[in-house]
Formats: sequence, structure tokens, C-alpha cells
Amino acid sequence: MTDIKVGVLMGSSSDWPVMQRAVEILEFFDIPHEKQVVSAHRMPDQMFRYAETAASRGLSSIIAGAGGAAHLPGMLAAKTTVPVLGVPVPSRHLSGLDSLYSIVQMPKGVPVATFAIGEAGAANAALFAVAMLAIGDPQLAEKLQAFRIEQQAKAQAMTLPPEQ
Ligand code: RP5
Repeated sequence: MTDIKVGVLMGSSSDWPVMQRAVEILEFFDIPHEKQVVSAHRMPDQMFRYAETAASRGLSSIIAGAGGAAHLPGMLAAKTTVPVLGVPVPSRHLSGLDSLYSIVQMPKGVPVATFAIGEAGAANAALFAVAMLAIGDPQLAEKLQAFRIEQQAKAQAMTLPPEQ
């Protein structure tokens, strides 16, 4: 067992600008995590090893981002019952709709929780991972609630330009 609670995986270093939003959230909430490039297509054996050892290493969830033929989240989920949170990364030619369809269309029996395309999805996947950890951690739950309250205050303070 390690003390790592959340794994943040991505299919390529080109996914990092999006996936770093997930890592930022985990850092904010002080969640022990790791980040790694694990490509479903370019390094399948390593991907399977990661999935196969996730539960015994004590991971609570895996956030997996991929673009295009985005098989990483689904194939991880095929090899572990640790919850997989999928983030569709915007692709060069189809803007990430292809990634979204790849990740969201899992067959019955092998779930992947699929989030929005891009940075919002990455951040929300991490917030979801935090929320799952907060179920058994009242202090973390309080911090998550404070985050929501702060977000509400920011929205309430938003102003628009005056009428011309
Ligand atoms: C996917 O292919 C990765 O997740 C990435 O989004 C996409 C393109 O990868 P690169 O060609 O930029 O390495 O596996």
C-alpha cells in the first residue's frame, strides 16, 4: 500500500495542458496523488499493470484523460474496479467530440464516469475524486464545502459592463 489516493493518467504529454487542471485541484485539497503518461496504444502492457495494481496500492480513483481514439479510461476500467473518471481531451481535428464519444460509450457492466471535454472536465473529475474521498473524511468534506461557498461568492460578485 502507498499513501497515493488518486492517479492522474494521460495518454500523452500533449494532454498535460488539460490534465494539469485536475492536478491543481488535487494539490489544492492536499490529496496524495501521482501523475503519469500511460498510453493505451503505445504502452498497453504498462497500462494493464497500472490497472491491475491500482486496488492493492490503495488508489481510491483513477482520473484518465485521453484524446481521439481515447481508449485509456475504458481499458483501465476493464482491468480494475477502482473507479475510473474519464476526461475527454480536445483533439486536433474533431475538437474532442471523438474523445467524448470514445470515453462515454462504455458497454454495460464496465463503467467509466465521463466528464466534460477539456479543462472543465479535468477540474471536475478531480473535484469528484475529492468528493468521494470526503465521504469518509469530515475535514475534507468541510474544505470541499468551503470551496463551493467561495465559488458562490465569486459568482455573486460578478458584474457586467453598464448599458451603452
Ligand atoms: C491520445 O492521442 C492521447 O491521449 C492524445 O490526446 C492523442 C494524441 O497524442 P500525441 O500524438 O499528441 O502524443 O493517445
